Amino acid sequence: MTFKSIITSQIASFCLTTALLSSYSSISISQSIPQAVGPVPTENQLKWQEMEYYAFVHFSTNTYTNQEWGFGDDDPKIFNPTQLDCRQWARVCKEAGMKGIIITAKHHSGFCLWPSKYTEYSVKNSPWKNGKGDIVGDLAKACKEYGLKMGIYLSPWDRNFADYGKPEYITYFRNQLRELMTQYGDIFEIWFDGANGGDGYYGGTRGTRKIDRKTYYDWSNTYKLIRELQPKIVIWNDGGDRADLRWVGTEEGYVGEKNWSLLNTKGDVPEDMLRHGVENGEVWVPGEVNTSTRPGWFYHEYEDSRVKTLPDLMNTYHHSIGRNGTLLLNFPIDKRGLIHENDEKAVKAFAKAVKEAYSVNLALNKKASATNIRENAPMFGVAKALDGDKNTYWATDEGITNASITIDLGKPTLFNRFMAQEFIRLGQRVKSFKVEALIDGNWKELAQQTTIGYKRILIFPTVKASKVRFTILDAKACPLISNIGIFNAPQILTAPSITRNQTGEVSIKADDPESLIYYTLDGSTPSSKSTKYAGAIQTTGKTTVKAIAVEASTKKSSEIAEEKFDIVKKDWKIVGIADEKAYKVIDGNSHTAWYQAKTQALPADLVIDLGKEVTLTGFKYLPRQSTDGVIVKYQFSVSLDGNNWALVNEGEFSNIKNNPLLQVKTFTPSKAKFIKFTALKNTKNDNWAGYAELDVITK
Ligand code: FUL
Repeated sequence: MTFKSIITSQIASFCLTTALLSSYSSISISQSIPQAVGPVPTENQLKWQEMEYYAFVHFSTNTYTNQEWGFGDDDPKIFNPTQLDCRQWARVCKEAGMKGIIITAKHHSGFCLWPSKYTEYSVKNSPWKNGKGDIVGDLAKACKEYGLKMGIYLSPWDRNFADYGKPEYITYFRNQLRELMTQYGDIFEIWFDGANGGDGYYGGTRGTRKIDRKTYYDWSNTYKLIRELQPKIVIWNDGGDRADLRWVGTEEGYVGEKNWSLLNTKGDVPEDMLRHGVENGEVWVPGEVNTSTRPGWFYHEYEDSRVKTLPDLMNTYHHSIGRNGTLLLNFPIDKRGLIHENDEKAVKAFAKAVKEAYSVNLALNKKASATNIRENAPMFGVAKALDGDKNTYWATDEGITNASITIDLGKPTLFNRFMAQEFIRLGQRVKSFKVEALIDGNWKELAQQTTIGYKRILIFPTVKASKVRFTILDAKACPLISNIGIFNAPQILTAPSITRNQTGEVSIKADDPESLIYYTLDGSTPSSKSTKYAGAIQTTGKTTVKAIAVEASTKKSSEIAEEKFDIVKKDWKIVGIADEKAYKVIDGNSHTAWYQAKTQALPADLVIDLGKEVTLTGFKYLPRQSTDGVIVKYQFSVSLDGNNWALVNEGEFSNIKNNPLLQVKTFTPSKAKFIKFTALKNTKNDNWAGYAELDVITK
């Protein structure tokens, strides 16, 4: 139902009521329909908020130089995707449940993905399609085909343009905006990044340009131009004049639990305001959570193994869409010009998990009662919050800001998620609320929280209850609740992680805290009949641990996790290094790392006393999952006395730069009490040797 039709139906129903009940004939329609409270969203902001989930794609010359920020001097000839296919991007996004795609038409390097007539620094001087291509145009067509909306990222900072910093650049910037706003159909969102000014190529001068980010771009006139050309657009701007949408102050993928869609009209917006909005703000500026599927925004082969996992993505969902934000999830387009298989797989699994969690609303059309209903009118009745229609709502009488709804689930029912939505067309109102469940005749509080906004999702351990009570504790005015959802999300059953510390204690962790874990230590296949994990397991020697995560209620289980551990490192000593942190190299925790001091020029030795004589057949090296200190050329030596060394293996870790995974090297059996791992060269060719873990393989 559209807003117009709601109003019409509300008016119609009131006409009827007033006609029938003469004693109420003095009630005017305007008194009954709640008045807006505080700022309200524009139609464009509302449409945008309803999209909930959409994609970013980062693609530029950076993709070919392994950079995050191009300097503006890379030759356009390096931009040569071999299989560029915007239809593949659109297909993946559609299948992932996204509603649109925002493309980096121009990133800070200034390189343009469309053949702008105002610069030579674009696809037209690249070998791709012999300079005849237009990626923005291709994406516009693909989005149309797949029913997606398209948005544009146009970096205000341009490290290539000679006149950046002068008024001439503003003309150039607006000319480019005009091209983008007129040649590609409807644009739902424009993104102006906050990185502005600094060093760059600038037409060959290679200087530093400083601008006043508040005044240089004359945003008010730029906004005017955009709105004239694209009346349905929303503007995202980090740092300039107040726009339609706000950054949430982090690229990690979350907004504050308390999240008002309001800011003040003027003044700086410190991180706390970005994260939480401003309760009594004067203007509607909702938060958009932007994050990438990988650590970087642009593609780097070495991040192929670092795509966000399903639990990571589910957390991101709950911390963005579940907290009154939208989710803008980035795909770094790879060198071929495609969304990489790993990212595709990840977002599809994510979409499936979201669907499994939220497709059955246990509260839908259930019987319910409320402590207060606005004028006792059915059109504001409790059923309106349970009808699955976000355009109708339960409302209380004027001035009633504390009220509850009790939903009767009919029978004891398992659930672990609660969702609420406010009818935000009339403002964001709720300041605090709580959710309780009737379990075995007693009310138990499941959660107490602050804001709701467009959508709020609460997560709690699974309970079995027959009734749920949702109480608004405080609000700016009578609350208007358009939707309530109760869900029983299945557990995320991913293979548990198995680690062993230096003393030989094995820990197993499931991604879902509610999962049960079963394991074996003899190499046999684990099942729910195997030993149940109840805390760290002490092991003494070579051990193979296999484990599964199991959902108790359904008995569904995860894939099997397996770790093979060699001898226990309890008696290992790092020789000749005073820094206690060096023990991170043998702590069994891949998330902790240690670096040799930078003053220690390569080659750098790491000597370990194994505490007893063993026969070695190999070793393992895990670099820290970053680009620093990744050893590529090495030697591995053994000794029985710590003085006389025998070199047993040397060489390089192939592809470690692109894929910094665990490296395993084997050699002919050699007796050793001491080992020496010598870093000869790292991937950056500087003097830094880093280690997340070092381990041995014994006979
Ligand atoms: C940042 C930019 O500097 C990054 O390169 C990226 O485009 C991200 C979305 O915004 O601030």
